[in-house]
Amino acid sequence: MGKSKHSTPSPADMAVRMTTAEATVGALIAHGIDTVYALPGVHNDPLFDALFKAGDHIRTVHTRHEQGAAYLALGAALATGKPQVYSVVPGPGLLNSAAALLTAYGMNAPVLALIGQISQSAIGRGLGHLHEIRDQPGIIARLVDFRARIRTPTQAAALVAQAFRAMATGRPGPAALECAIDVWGRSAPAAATPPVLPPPPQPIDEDAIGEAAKRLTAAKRPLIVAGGGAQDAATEVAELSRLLQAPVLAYRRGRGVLDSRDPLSVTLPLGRELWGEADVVLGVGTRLFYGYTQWGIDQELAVIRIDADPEEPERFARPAVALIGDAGPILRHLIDALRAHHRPSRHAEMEERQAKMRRRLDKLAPQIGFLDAIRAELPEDGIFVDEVTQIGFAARLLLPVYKPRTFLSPGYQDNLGWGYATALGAQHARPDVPVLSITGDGGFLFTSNELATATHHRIPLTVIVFNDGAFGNVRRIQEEQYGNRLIASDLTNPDFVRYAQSFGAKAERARTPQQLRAALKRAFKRRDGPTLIEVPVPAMPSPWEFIFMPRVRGVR
Ligand SMILES: Cc1ncc(C[n+]2csc(CCOP(=O)(O)OP(=O)(O)O)c2C)c(N)n1
Ligand SMILES: [Mg+2]
Repeated sequence: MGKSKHSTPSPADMAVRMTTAEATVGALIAHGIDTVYALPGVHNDPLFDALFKAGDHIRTVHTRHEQGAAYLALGAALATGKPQVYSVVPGPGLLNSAAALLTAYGMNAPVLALIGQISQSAIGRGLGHLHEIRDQPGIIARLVDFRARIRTPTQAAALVAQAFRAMATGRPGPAALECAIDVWGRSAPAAATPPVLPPPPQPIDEDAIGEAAKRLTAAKRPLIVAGGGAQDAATEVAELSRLLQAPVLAYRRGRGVLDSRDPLSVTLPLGRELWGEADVVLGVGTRLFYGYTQWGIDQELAVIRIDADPEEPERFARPAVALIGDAGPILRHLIDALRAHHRPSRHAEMEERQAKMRRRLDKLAPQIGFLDAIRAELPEDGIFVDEVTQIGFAARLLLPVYKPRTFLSPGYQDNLGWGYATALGAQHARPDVPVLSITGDGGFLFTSNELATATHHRIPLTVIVFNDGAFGNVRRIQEEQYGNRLIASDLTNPDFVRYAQSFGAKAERARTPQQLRAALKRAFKRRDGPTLIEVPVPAMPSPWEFIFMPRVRGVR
Protein backbone atom coordinates (compact mmCIF):
# COMPACT_ATOMS: atom_id res chain seq x y z
CA MET A 1 0.00 0.00 0.00
CA GLY A 2 1.19 3.51 -0.73
CA LYS A 3 1.62 6.60 1.28
CA SER A 4 -1.24 8.31 3.05
CA LYS A 5 -3.08 11.21 1.42
CA HIS A 6 -1.07 13.58 3.57
CA SER A 7 2.15 12.87 1.66
CA THR A 8 3.70 15.75 -0.28
CA PRO A 9 2.23 16.18 -3.76
CA SER A 10 4.64 15.87 -6.63
CA PRO A 11 5.08 19.41 -7.96
CA ALA A 12 5.16 18.10 -11.52
CA ASP A 13 1.61 16.76 -11.71
CA MET A 14 0.09 17.95 -8.43
CA ALA A 15 -0.94 14.37 -7.92
CA VAL A 16 -1.09 12.83 -4.48
CA ARG A 17 -0.83 9.17 -3.77
CA MET A 18 -4.17 8.15 -2.34
CA THR A 19 -6.50 5.22 -2.13
CA THR A 20 -9.67 4.89 -4.17
CA ALA A 21 -11.60 5.46 -0.96
CA GLU A 22 -9.64 8.62 -0.13
CA ALA A 23 -10.08 9.96 -3.65
CA THR A 24 -13.81 9.24 -3.45
CA VAL A 25 -14.23 10.95 -0.09
CA GLY A 26 -12.20 13.95 -1.31
CA ALA A 27 -14.47 14.21 -4.33
CA LEU A 28 -17.61 14.00 -2.18
CA ILE A 29 -16.32 16.86 -0.03
CA ALA A 30 -15.47 18.86 -3.17
CA HIS A 31 -19.14 18.46 -4.18
CA GLY A 32 -20.35 19.95 -0.92
CA ILE A 33 -21.25 16.69 0.80
CA ASP A 34 -20.92 16.96 4.58
CA THR A 35 -22.62 13.72 5.63
CA VAL A 36 -22.62 10.10 4.54
CA TYR A 37 -25.56 8.04 5.82
CA ALA A 38 -24.22 4.55 6.07
CA LEU A 39 -24.09 1.05 7.39
CA PRO A 40 -20.57 -0.42 7.28
CA GLY A 41 -19.23 -3.87 6.45
CA VAL A 42 -16.02 -5.49 5.35
CA HIS A 43 -16.51 -4.67 1.68
CA ASN A 44 -16.37 -0.96 2.45
CA ASP A 45 -13.86 -0.83 5.34
CA PRO A 46 -11.33 1.37 3.47
CA LEU A 47 -14.14 3.81 2.65
CA PHE A 48 -15.02 4.17 6.32
CA ASP A 49 -11.33 4.56 7.16
CA ALA A 50 -11.11 7.37 4.61
CA LEU A 51 -14.21 8.95 6.19
CA PHE A 52 -12.51 8.70 9.57
CA LYS A 53 -9.37 10.38 8.24
CA ALA A 54 -11.40 13.18 6.63
CA GLY A 55 -12.30 14.26 10.15
CA ASP A 56 -14.70 17.19 10.49
CA HIS A 57 -15.03 17.72 6.75
CA ILE A 58 -17.58 14.94 6.49
CA ARG A 59 -19.70 13.19 9.12
CA THR A 60 -20.81 9.60 9.06
CA VAL A 61 -24.28 8.89 10.37
CA HIS A 62 -24.72 5.17 10.79
CA THR A 63 -28.16 3.60 10.93
CA ARG A 64 -29.55 0.28 12.14
CA HIS A 65 -30.70 -1.04 8.79
CA GLU A 66 -29.67 -0.20 5.22
CA GLN A 67 -33.18 1.01 4.37
CA GLY A 68 -32.67 3.56 7.14
CA ALA A 69 -29.41 4.80 5.62
CA ALA A 70 -31.03 5.29 2.22
CA TYR A 71 -34.20 6.88 3.62
CA LEU A 72 -32.15 9.27 5.77
CA ALA A 73 -30.26 10.35 2.65
CA LEU A 74 -33.57 10.74 0.81
CA GLY A 75 -35.07 12.85 3.60
CA ALA A 76 -31.97 15.04 3.71
CA ALA A 77 -32.15 15.50 -0.06
CA LEU A 78 -35.85 16.40 0.01
CA ALA A 79 -35.49 18.82 2.91
CA THR A 80 -32.47 20.64 1.46
CA GLY A 81 -32.90 20.22 -2.29
CA LYS A 82 -29.23 19.23 -2.37
CA PRO A 83 -27.57 15.91 -3.26
CA GLN A 84 -26.98 13.44 -0.43
CA VAL A 85 -25.00 10.23 -0.12
CA TYR A 86 -25.50 6.84 1.46
CA SER A 87 -23.27 3.78 1.55
CA VAL A 88 -24.06 0.09 2.03
CA VAL A 89 -22.50 -3.33 1.45
CA PRO A 90 -23.34 -5.27 -1.72
CA GLY A 91 -26.05 -7.91 -2.11
CA PRO A 92 -28.31 -7.79 0.95
CA GLY A 93 -27.13 -4.26 1.82
CA LEU A 94 -28.09 -3.02 -1.61
CA LEU A 95 -31.42 -4.88 -1.57
CA ASN A 96 -32.23 -3.62 1.93
CA SER A 97 -31.83 -0.08 0.64
CA ALA A 98 -33.67 -0.69 -2.63
CA ALA A 99 -37.18 0.52 -1.64
CA ALA A 100 -35.70 3.85 -0.63
CA LEU A 101 -33.70 4.05 -3.84
CA LEU A 102 -36.86 3.28 -5.80
CA THR A 103 -38.66 6.04 -3.95
CA ALA A 104 -35.80 8.46 -4.61
CA TYR A 105 -36.13 7.59 -8.30
CA GLY A 106 -39.88 8.18 -8.26
CA MET A 107 -39.33 11.51 -6.52
CA ASN A 108 -36.42 12.62 -8.74
CA ALA A 109 -34.31 13.03 -5.61
CA PRO A 110 -30.52 13.37 -5.95
CA VAL A 111 -29.35 10.49 -3.76
CA LEU A 112 -25.95 8.94 -4.52
CA ALA A 113 -25.56 5.32 -3.42
CA LEU A 114 -22.02 4.06 -2.79
CA ILE A 115 -22.33 0.30 -2.95
CA GLY A 116 -19.70 -2.30 -2.22
CA GLN A 117 -18.81 -5.20 -4.50
CA ILE A 118 -17.02 -8.52 -4.23
CA SER A 119 -13.44 -8.58 -5.49
CA GLN A 120 -13.04 -7.28 -9.00
CA SER A 121 -11.78 -10.52 -10.56
CA ALA A 122 -14.61 -12.58 -9.03
CA ILE A 123 -17.52 -10.44 -10.26
CA GLY A 124 -19.91 -12.43 -12.42
CA ARG A 125 -18.36 -15.84 -11.71
CA GLY A 126 -20.88 -17.15 -9.18
CA LEU A 127 -18.25 -18.45 -6.79
CA GLY A 128 -20.27 -17.71 -3.67
CA HIS A 129 -18.33 -14.81 -2.21
CA LEU A 130 -19.72 -13.01 0.85
CA HIS A 131 -22.77 -10.88 -0.22
CA GLU A 132 -22.41 -11.92 -3.86
CA ILE A 133 -25.49 -11.24 -5.93
CA ARG A 134 -26.06 -12.08 -9.55
CA ASP A 135 -25.61 -9.10 -11.86
CA GLN A 136 -25.49 -6.39 -9.22
CA PRO A 137 -24.83 -3.73 -11.92
CA GLY A 138 -27.93 -4.91 -13.79
CA ILE A 139 -30.08 -4.67 -10.66
CA ILE A 140 -28.75 -1.18 -9.93
CA ALA A 141 -29.31 -0.14 -13.54
CA ARG A 142 -33.05 -0.83 -13.11
CA LEU A 143 -33.15 1.52 -10.11
CA VAL A 144 -31.15 4.54 -11.23
CA ASP A 145 -30.33 6.27 -14.51
CA PHE A 146 -26.60 6.68 -13.88
CA ARG A 147 -24.42 3.93 -12.52
CA ALA A 148 -20.72 3.10 -12.80
CA ARG A 149 -18.07 1.03 -11.11
CA ILE A 150 -14.90 2.63 -9.81
CA ARG A 151 -12.11 0.33 -10.98
CA THR A 152 -8.98 2.32 -10.09
CA PRO A 153 -8.03 5.09 -7.65
CA THR A 154 -7.42 7.46 -10.55
CA GLN A 155 -10.99 7.04 -11.84
CA ALA A 156 -12.69 7.75 -8.53
CA ALA A 157 -12.91 11.53 -8.51
CA ALA A 158 -14.00 11.79 -12.14
CA LEU A 159 -16.73 9.18 -11.66
CA VAL A 160 -18.00 10.95 -8.55
CA ALA A 161 -18.12 14.18 -10.60
CA GLN A 162 -20.02 12.39 -13.37
CA ALA A 163 -22.50 10.97 -10.89
CA PHE A 164 -23.20 14.39 -9.41
CA ARG A 165 -23.61 15.90 -12.85
CA ALA A 166 -25.97 13.10 -13.88
CA MET A 167 -28.09 13.62 -10.75
CA ALA A 168 -28.58 17.26 -11.75
CA THR A 169 -29.01 16.80 -15.49
CA GLY A 170 -32.35 16.38 -17.25
CA ARG A 171 -34.78 14.68 -14.88
CA PRO A 172 -32.91 14.81 -11.56
CA GLY A 173 -32.64 11.60 -9.61
CA PRO A 174 -30.46 9.10 -7.81
CA ALA A 175 -27.19 7.60 -9.03
CA ALA A 176 -25.00 4.75 -7.87
CA LEU A 177 -21.30 3.97 -7.79
CA GLU A 178 -20.00 0.49 -7.02
CA CYS A 179 -16.50 -0.31 -5.91
CA ALA A 180 -14.94 -3.73 -5.37
CA ILE A 181 -13.62 -4.80 -1.98
CA ASP A 182 -10.05 -4.94 -3.30
CA VAL A 183 -10.22 -1.61 -5.12
CA TRP A 184 -11.27 0.77 -2.31
CA GLY A 185 -7.89 0.36 -0.60
CA ARG A 186 -5.69 0.37 -3.70
CA SER A 187 -3.58 3.50 -4.05
CA ALA A 188 -2.09 5.48 -6.90
CA PRO A 189 -1.17 9.08 -7.64
CA ALA A 190 -4.43 10.94 -8.20
CA ALA A 191 -5.28 14.58 -8.88
CA ALA A 192 -5.13 16.59 -5.66
CA THR A 193 -8.02 18.78 -6.76
CA PRO A 194 -10.92 16.58 -7.76
CA PRO A 195 -12.95 17.72 -10.76
CA VAL A 196 -16.37 19.28 -10.27
CA LEU A 197 -18.27 19.40 -13.54
CA PRO A 198 -20.41 22.49 -14.08
CA PRO A 199 -24.07 21.83 -14.84
CA PRO A 200 -24.70 21.66 -18.57
CA PRO A 201 -26.12 24.84 -20.12
CA GLN A 202 -29.88 24.84 -20.59
CA PRO A 203 -31.01 26.96 -23.51
CA ILE A 204 -34.62 28.11 -23.25
CA ASP A 205 -36.81 27.69 -26.31
CA GLU A 206 -37.99 31.26 -26.91
CA ASP A 207 -40.47 30.20 -29.62
CA ALA A 208 -42.13 27.86 -27.15
CA ILE A 209 -42.14 30.63 -24.52
CA GLY A 210 -43.90 32.88 -27.05
CA GLU A 211 -46.46 30.19 -27.87
CA ALA A 212 -47.10 29.43 -24.20
CA ALA A 213 -47.45 33.14 -23.41
CA LYS A 214 -49.93 33.56 -26.28
CA ARG A 215 -52.07 30.68 -25.08
CA LEU A 216 -51.97 31.79 -21.45
CA THR A 217 -52.87 35.37 -22.44
CA ALA A 218 -55.89 34.12 -24.37
CA ALA A 219 -56.94 31.60 -21.71
CA LYS A 220 -60.22 32.32 -19.96
CA ARG A 221 -59.82 29.71 -17.21
CA PRO A 222 -56.10 28.91 -16.82
CA LEU A 223 -55.01 26.39 -14.21
CA ILE A 224 -51.46 25.77 -12.98
CA VAL A 225 -50.57 22.33 -11.63
CA ALA A 226 -47.43 22.24 -9.48
CA GLY A 227 -45.50 19.01 -8.86
CA GLY A 228 -42.25 18.18 -7.11
CA GLY A 229 -40.34 19.83 -9.96
CA ALA A 230 -41.83 23.20 -8.96
CA GLN A 231 -40.41 23.17 -5.43
CA ASP A 232 -37.49 25.39 -6.38
CA ALA A 233 -39.63 27.73 -8.48
CA ALA A 234 -42.10 28.83 -5.81
CA THR A 235 -41.47 32.56 -6.32
CA GLU A 236 -42.06 32.27 -10.05
CA VAL A 237 -45.17 30.08 -9.69
CA ALA A 238 -46.68 32.58 -7.24
CA GLU A 239 -45.90 35.49 -9.56
CA LEU A 240 -47.42 33.77 -12.57
CA SER A 241 -50.47 32.74 -10.59
CA ARG A 242 -50.97 36.36 -9.54
CA LEU A 243 -50.54 37.68 -13.09
CA LEU A 244 -52.99 35.20 -14.58
CA GLN A 245 -55.22 34.88 -11.50
CA ALA A 246 -54.71 31.18 -12.14
CA PRO A 247 -55.34 28.71 -9.32
CA VAL A 248 -52.40 26.45 -8.45
CA LEU A 249 -53.22 22.82 -7.79
CA ALA A 250 -50.86 20.72 -5.70
CA TYR A 251 -51.46 17.31 -4.21
CA ARG A 252 -48.47 15.52 -2.69
CA ARG A 253 -45.13 16.70 -4.07
CA GLY A 254 -46.22 20.20 -5.03
CA ARG A 255 -47.66 21.23 -1.66
CA GLY A 256 -46.05 24.41 -0.34
CA VAL A 257 -45.13 25.79 -3.77
CA LEU A 258 -48.01 28.26 -3.41
CA ASP A 259 -48.80 29.20 0.19
CA SER A 260 -52.09 27.58 1.28
CA ARG A 261 -53.26 30.96 2.63
CA ASP A 262 -53.47 32.24 -0.95
CA PRO A 263 -57.08 31.68 -2.09
CA LEU A 264 -55.69 30.53 -5.46
CA SER A 265 -53.89 27.60 -3.77
CA VAL A 266 -55.97 24.42 -4.14
CA THR A 267 -55.61 20.71 -3.45
CA LEU A 268 -57.04 17.70 -5.25
CA PRO A 269 -60.86 17.93 -5.04
CA LEU A 270 -61.19 21.60 -5.94
CA GLY A 271 -58.36 21.15 -8.42
CA ARG A 272 -60.46 18.56 -10.21
CA GLU A 273 -63.38 20.98 -10.53
CA LEU A 274 -61.02 23.60 -11.95
CA TRP A 275 -59.53 21.01 -14.31
CA GLY A 276 -63.04 20.41 -15.60
CA GLU A 277 -63.46 24.12 -16.42
CA ALA A 278 -59.94 24.93 -17.61
CA ASP A 279 -59.12 25.89 -21.18
CA VAL A 280 -55.35 25.95 -20.55
CA VAL A 281 -53.49 23.86 -17.98
CA LEU A 282 -49.86 24.68 -17.24
CA GLY A 283 -48.15 21.69 -15.63
CA VAL A 284 -44.93 22.63 -13.81
CA GLY A 285 -42.69 19.69 -12.85
CA THR A 286 -45.62 17.29 -12.64
CA ARG A 287 -46.72 14.19 -14.52
CA LEU A 288 -50.32 15.49 -14.47
CA PHE A 289 -51.18 11.91 -13.56
CA TYR A 290 -54.57 12.58 -11.96
CA GLY A 291 -55.69 14.89 -14.73
CA TYR A 292 -54.75 12.55 -17.55
CA THR A 293 -55.71 9.24 -15.95
CA GLN A 294 -58.79 10.16 -13.91
CA TRP A 295 -60.31 13.53 -14.76
CA GLY A 296 -60.11 13.39 -18.54
CA ILE A 297 -58.91 15.52 -21.41
CA ASP A 298 -60.60 16.88 -24.56
CA GLN A 299 -60.09 19.25 -27.51
CA GLU A 300 -61.09 22.29 -25.45
CA LEU A 301 -58.17 21.85 -23.09
CA ALA A 302 -54.68 22.91 -24.17
CA VAL A 303 -51.88 21.56 -22.01
CA ILE A 304 -48.55 23.34 -21.55
CA ARG A 305 -45.81 21.37 -19.85
CA ILE A 306 -42.65 22.56 -18.14
CA ASP A 307 -40.42 19.63 -17.32
CA ALA A 308 -36.74 18.87 -16.80
CA ASP A 309 -37.12 15.53 -18.59
CA PRO A 310 -37.45 15.88 -22.38
CA GLU A 311 -39.33 12.56 -22.58
CA GLU A 312 -41.90 13.38 -19.93
CA PRO A 313 -44.29 15.79 -21.68
CA GLU A 314 -45.34 13.30 -24.38
CA ARG A 315 -45.80 10.23 -22.16
CA PHE A 316 -49.58 10.53 -21.84
CA ALA A 317 -50.37 12.74 -24.80
CA ARG A 318 -48.61 15.36 -26.88
CA PRO A 319 -49.05 18.74 -25.17
CA ALA A 320 -49.77 21.98 -27.01
CA VAL A 321 -46.44 23.35 -25.81
CA ALA A 322 -43.51 21.68 -24.07
CA LEU A 323 -40.76 23.65 -22.35
CA ILE A 324 -37.77 21.58 -21.27
CA GLY A 325 -35.47 22.57 -18.41
CA ASP A 326 -35.49 23.94 -14.89
CA ALA A 327 -38.87 25.41 -13.98
CA GLY A 328 -37.52 28.60 -12.36
CA PRO A 329 -35.74 30.18 -15.35
CA ILE A 330 -38.43 29.01 -17.79
CA LEU A 331 -41.18 30.55 -15.68
CA ARG A 332 -39.14 33.74 -15.38
CA HIS A 333 -39.06 34.03 -19.18
CA LEU A 334 -42.79 33.33 -19.32
CA ILE A 335 -43.49 36.01 -16.71
CA ASP A 336 -41.38 38.49 -18.66
CA ALA A 337 -43.41 37.71 -21.78
CA LEU A 338 -46.66 38.29 -19.85
CA ARG A 339 -45.61 41.48 -18.03
CA ALA A 340 -48.33 43.71 -19.45
CA HIS A 341 -50.98 41.21 -18.50
CA HIS A 342 -53.67 42.21 -16.06
CA ARG A 343 -56.74 40.35 -14.84
CA PRO A 344 -59.45 41.09 -12.34
CA SER A 345 -59.02 39.32 -9.02
CA ARG A 346 -60.56 35.87 -8.58
CA HIS A 347 -60.06 35.94 -4.83
CA ALA A 348 -63.72 36.35 -3.89
CA GLU A 349 -64.80 33.52 -6.20
CA MET A 350 -62.01 31.25 -4.99
CA GLU A 351 -62.61 31.98 -1.32
CA GLU A 352 -66.25 31.00 -1.76
CA ARG A 353 -65.37 27.81 -3.61
CA GLN A 354 -62.71 26.91 -1.06
CA ALA A 355 -65.25 27.34 1.75
CA LYS A 356 -67.80 25.19 -0.08
CA MET A 357 -65.28 22.40 -0.68
CA ARG A 358 -64.14 22.68 2.91
CA ARG A 359 -67.69 21.96 4.07
CA ARG A 360 -67.63 18.72 2.05
CA LEU A 361 -64.20 17.82 3.43
CA ASP A 362 -65.54 18.32 6.95
CA LYS A 363 -66.58 14.68 6.61
CA LEU A 364 -62.97 14.00 7.65
CA ALA A 365 -63.56 15.72 11.01
CA PRO A 366 -61.47 13.36 13.18
CA GLN A 367 -58.44 13.80 10.91
CA ILE A 368 -59.02 17.58 10.72
CA GLY A 369 -59.03 17.88 14.52
CA PHE A 370 -55.53 16.40 14.73
CA LEU A 371 -54.25 18.30 11.68
CA ASP A 372 -55.44 21.58 13.21
CA ALA A 373 -53.51 20.76 16.39
CA ILE A 374 -50.41 19.98 14.33
CA ARG A 375 -50.65 23.15 12.25
CA ALA A 376 -51.15 25.26 15.36
CA GLU A 377 -47.87 24.00 16.85
CA LEU A 378 -45.62 23.30 13.84
CA PRO A 379 -43.88 26.58 12.93
CA GLU A 380 -44.38 27.93 9.41
CA ASP A 381 -41.00 26.65 8.29
CA GLY A 382 -41.29 23.38 10.22
CA ILE A 383 -41.23 20.29 8.01
CA PHE A 384 -44.15 17.84 7.93
CA VAL A 385 -43.29 14.32 6.75
CA ASP A 386 -46.27 12.45 5.42
CA GLU A 387 -47.02 8.71 5.57
CA VAL A 388 -49.42 6.25 4.00
CA THR A 389 -51.93 6.57 6.82
CA GLN A 390 -55.31 8.21 7.48
CA ILE A 391 -53.86 11.46 8.84
CA GLY A 392 -51.41 11.55 5.92
CA PHE A 393 -54.11 11.12 3.27
CA ALA A 394 -56.10 13.92 4.91
CA ALA A 395 -52.99 16.12 5.24
CA ARG A 396 -52.47 15.96 1.47
CA LEU A 397 -55.93 17.47 1.06
CA LEU A 398 -56.25 19.68 4.10
CA LEU A 399 -53.06 20.59 5.96
CA PRO A 400 -52.18 24.21 5.22
CA VAL A 401 -48.59 24.36 3.90
CA TYR A 402 -46.81 27.67 3.76
CA LYS A 403 -43.39 27.14 2.25
CA PRO A 404 -41.64 24.95 -0.32
CA ARG A 405 -39.94 21.79 0.96
CA THR A 406 -41.96 21.81 4.18
CA PHE A 407 -44.34 19.00 3.13
CA LEU A 408 -42.51 15.80 2.26
CA SER A 409 -44.70 13.15 0.69
CA PRO A 410 -43.55 9.92 -0.98
CA GLY A 411 -45.13 10.62 -4.36
CA TYR A 412 -46.45 7.85 -6.54
CA GLN A 413 -44.60 5.05 -4.76
CA ASP A 414 -46.65 5.83 -1.66
CA ASN A 415 -44.63 3.22 0.14
CA LEU A 416 -45.71 2.44 3.62
CA GLY A 417 -42.99 2.81 6.22
CA TRP A 418 -40.85 5.42 4.47
CA GLY A 419 -41.82 8.14 6.91
CA TYR A 420 -39.89 7.80 10.14
CA ALA A 421 -36.44 7.25 8.64
CA THR A 422 -36.99 9.84 5.91
CA ALA A 423 -38.04 12.39 8.52
CA LEU A 424 -34.95 11.53 10.53
CA GLY A 425 -32.78 12.45 7.53
CA ALA A 426 -34.75 15.67 7.03
CA GLN A 427 -34.27 16.60 10.69
CA HIS A 428 -30.58 15.71 10.57
CA ALA A 429 -30.02 17.90 7.52
CA ARG A 430 -32.20 20.77 8.85
CA PRO A 431 -31.39 21.00 12.56
CA ASP A 432 -32.58 24.63 12.45
CA VAL A 433 -36.29 23.76 12.10
CA PRO A 434 -38.53 21.22 13.81
CA VAL A 435 -39.41 18.21 11.69
CA LEU A 436 -42.57 16.24 12.40
CA SER A 437 -43.08 12.67 11.23
CA ILE A 438 -46.65 11.38 11.31
CA THR A 439 -47.29 7.71 10.89
CA GLY A 440 -49.74 4.92 11.52
CA ASP A 441 -48.95 2.02 13.80
CA GLY A 442 -48.47 -0.12 10.70
CA GLY A 443 -46.00 2.15 8.90
CA PHE A 444 -44.05 3.10 12.01
CA LEU A 445 -42.68 -0.36 12.71
CA PHE A 446 -41.10 -0.47 9.25
CA THR A 447 -38.28 1.85 10.41
CA SER A 448 -38.95 2.39 14.12
CA ASN A 449 -35.64 0.65 14.83
CA GLU A 450 -34.08 3.94 13.73
CA LEU A 451 -35.20 5.40 17.07
CA ALA A 452 -31.80 4.05 18.08
CA THR A 453 -30.19 6.18 15.38
CA ALA A 454 -32.15 9.23 16.54
CA THR A 455 -30.95 8.75 20.10
CA HIS A 456 -27.38 7.88 19.14
CA HIS A 457 -26.94 10.92 16.90
CA ARG A 458 -29.18 13.13 19.07
CA ILE A 459 -31.55 13.95 16.24
CA PRO A 460 -34.48 15.92 17.72
CA LEU A 461 -37.19 14.45 15.50
CA THR A 462 -40.77 14.30 16.76
CA VAL A 463 -42.98 11.46 15.60
CA ILE A 464 -46.71 11.05 16.15
CA VAL A 465 -47.89 7.45 15.91
CA PHE A 466 -51.62 7.29 15.22
CA ASN A 467 -52.46 3.89 16.61
CA ASP A 468 -55.67 2.19 15.49
CA GLY A 469 -54.34 -1.33 16.04
CA ALA A 470 -54.61 -2.08 12.34
CA PHE A 471 -53.47 -1.60 8.82
CA GLY A 472 -56.51 0.64 9.00
CA ASN A 473 -56.68 1.50 5.35
CA VAL A 474 -56.65 -2.15 4.35
CA ARG A 475 -59.13 -3.06 7.07
CA ARG A 476 -61.62 -0.41 5.95
CA ILE A 477 -61.47 -1.63 2.36
CA GLN A 478 -62.09 -5.19 3.57
CA GLU A 479 -65.07 -3.98 5.62
CA GLU A 480 -66.59 -1.91 2.87
CA GLN A 481 -65.75 -3.84 -0.28
CA TYR A 482 -65.12 -7.44 0.80
CA GLY A 483 -68.10 -8.18 3.04
CA ASN A 484 -66.17 -7.51 6.23
CA ARG A 485 -63.94 -10.53 5.63
CA LEU A 486 -61.00 -9.19 7.62
CA ILE A 487 -57.67 -10.77 6.84
CA ALA A 488 -54.09 -9.76 7.61
CA SER A 489 -55.10 -6.26 8.69
CA ASP A 490 -55.21 -6.54 12.52
CA LEU A 491 -52.01 -5.64 14.35
CA THR A 492 -50.48 -6.54 17.69
CA ASN A 493 -48.42 -3.57 18.79
CA PRO A 494 -45.85 -2.84 21.43
CA ASP A 495 -46.64 -0.23 24.06
CA PHE A 496 -45.30 2.59 21.89
CA VAL A 497 -44.52 4.90 24.81
CA ARG A 498 -42.46 2.32 26.68
CA TYR A 499 -40.93 1.13 23.40
CA ALA A 500 -39.66 4.63 22.56
CA GLN A 501 -38.50 5.24 26.13
CA SER A 502 -36.47 2.04 26.02
CA PHE A 503 -34.44 3.59 23.18
CA GLY A 504 -33.83 6.70 25.27
CA ALA A 505 -36.44 8.83 23.53
CA LYS A 506 -38.95 11.01 25.35
CA ALA A 507 -42.44 9.66 24.91
CA GLU A 508 -45.99 10.35 25.93
CA ARG A 509 -49.56 9.53 24.99
CA ALA A 510 -52.12 12.08 23.80
CA ARG A 511 -55.78 11.17 23.36
CA THR A 512 -57.32 14.36 22.03
CA PRO A 513 -56.25 17.18 19.69
CA GLN A 514 -55.88 19.41 22.76
CA GLN A 515 -53.55 16.92 24.44
CA LEU A 516 -51.67 16.53 21.18
CA ARG A 517 -51.08 20.29 20.99
CA ALA A 518 -49.65 20.36 24.49
CA ALA A 519 -47.44 17.35 23.76
CA LEU A 520 -46.17 18.91 20.51
CA LYS A 521 -45.33 22.14 22.31
CA ARG A 522 -43.14 20.15 24.69
CA ALA A 523 -41.63 18.07 21.90
CA PHE A 524 -40.63 20.97 19.64
CA LYS A 525 -38.79 22.62 22.55
CA ARG A 526 -36.49 19.62 22.87
CA ARG A 527 -33.46 19.91 20.63
CA ASP A 528 -31.24 17.19 22.09
CA GLY A 529 -33.00 14.00 21.10
CA PRO A 530 -36.11 12.32 19.72
CA THR A 531 -39.69 12.37 20.97
CA LEU A 532 -42.56 10.00 20.28
CA ILE A 533 -46.22 10.86 20.85
CA GLU A 534 -48.68 8.01 20.61
CA VAL A 535 -52.25 8.94 19.74
CA PRO A 536 -54.70 6.04 20.14
CA VAL A 537 -57.42 6.48 17.52
CA PRO A 538 -60.56 4.69 16.35
CA ALA A 539 -61.16 3.83 12.69
CA MET A 540 -61.41 7.02 10.65
CA PRO A 541 -63.73 8.13 7.83
CA SER A 542 -62.54 7.28 4.34
CA PRO A 543 -60.75 10.00 2.36
CA TRP A 544 -60.94 8.14 -0.94
CA GLU A 545 -63.95 9.93 -2.42
CA PHE A 546 -61.74 13.05 -2.43
CA ILE A 547 -58.77 11.31 -4.02
CA PHE A 548 -60.11 8.88 -6.61
CA MET A 549 -62.74 11.06 -8.26
CA PRO A 550 -64.71 10.49 -11.45
CA ARG A 551 -63.98 12.03 -14.80
CA VAL A 552 -64.97 15.68 -15.34
CA ARG A 553 -64.38 15.98 -19.05
CA GLY A 554 -63.60 14.16 -22.32
CA VAL A 555 -62.30 10.65 -22.33
CA ARG A 556 -59.61 9.17 -20.20
C1 LIG B 1 -44.53 -0.77 0.94
C2 LIG B 1 -46.01 -0.85 1.07
N1 LIG B 1 -46.59 -2.00 1.48
C3 LIG B 1 -47.94 -2.09 1.58
C4 LIG B 1 -48.73 -1.02 1.27
C5 LIG B 1 -50.25 -1.15 1.35
N2 LIG B 1 -50.83 -0.35 2.42
C6 LIG B 1 -51.31 0.90 2.21
S1 LIG B 1 -51.94 1.61 3.57
C7 LIG B 1 -51.59 0.23 4.50
C8 LIG B 1 -51.94 0.19 5.97
C9 LIG B 1 -51.36 1.32 6.75
O1 LIG B 1 -51.49 1.07 8.12
P1 LIG B 1 -51.10 2.14 9.17
O2 LIG B 1 -49.71 2.61 8.92
O3 LIG B 1 -51.38 1.63 10.53
O4 LIG B 1 -52.05 3.36 8.81
P2 LIG B 1 -53.67 3.42 8.99
O5 LIG B 1 -54.27 3.15 7.63
O6 LIG B 1 -54.05 2.41 10.01
O7 LIG B 1 -53.92 4.82 9.42
C10 LIG B 1 -50.99 -0.75 3.73
C11 LIG B 1 -50.57 -2.08 4.22
C12 LIG B 1 -48.08 0.17 0.86
N3 LIG B 1 -48.75 1.28 0.53
N4 LIG B 1 -46.74 0.22 0.78
MG1 LIG C 1 -53.03 1.79 11.72
